[in-house]
Amino acid sequence: MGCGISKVDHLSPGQGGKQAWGSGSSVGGDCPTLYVWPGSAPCRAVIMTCAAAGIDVNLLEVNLPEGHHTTEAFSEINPHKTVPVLNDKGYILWESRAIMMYLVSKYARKKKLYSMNLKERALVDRFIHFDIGILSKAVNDYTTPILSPGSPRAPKADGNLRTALDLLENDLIGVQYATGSHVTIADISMVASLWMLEAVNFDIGKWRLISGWISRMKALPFYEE
Ligand SMILES: N[C@@H](CCC(=O)N[C@@H](CS)C(=O)NCC(=O)O)C(=O)O
Repeated sequence: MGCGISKVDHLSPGQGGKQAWGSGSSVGGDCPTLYVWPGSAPCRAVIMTCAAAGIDVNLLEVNLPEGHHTTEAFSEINPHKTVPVLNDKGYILWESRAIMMYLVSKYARKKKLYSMNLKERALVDRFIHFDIGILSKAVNDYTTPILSPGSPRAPKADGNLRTALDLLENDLIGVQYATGSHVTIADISMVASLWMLEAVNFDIGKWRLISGWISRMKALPFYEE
């Protein structure tokens, strides 16, 4: 498609409402557009997936601190008012993991990141569901009150995070990556979730296999610091 991962622009809501946000067709040519915010873990996961799979996308920044995701124009694209959002020639999709599955299935030349083989794919799905339901939730419950002082502290946030990390540590016994010897979108999704722990200086060193796996992920060319 010839776009690479290129940042199109910062569009603010005042720049033309629904059309400016790219509804109806992708912004910036034939490539799908991703609405993202750089400080967002799920956005990082989708961007890393595109880089890993060699998928060309245009990135469009939605400024969360300035509330651009809460505008009427953006709500018309994603009524949940969250990023990331994909616009693939008018086909709109939100939820980062659904976007990763869609993009790899549709555009990646090699499907190793999200195998077409039913049993291999189900193992990836298992980790993706673990991530959305347990791991990323535990990380968010732990980090949110620290990063946004004043927000309520979830009960058992500390214990739930340690339990989630214990589960992942156990899953990583004897493997290089979550489902075996090669990276999948499950690794990308989970490592992006855990990235938030760095922001609060949580010491993950006790979980030795997770620490090693994070180091391996960080050494990959598509990893986003
Ligand atoms: N489960 C969603 C989470 C999306 C999400 O909550 N994104 C945050 C940024 S990390 C957001 O848009 N927050 C804006 C808000 O909730 O007001 C996904 O994986 O895409």
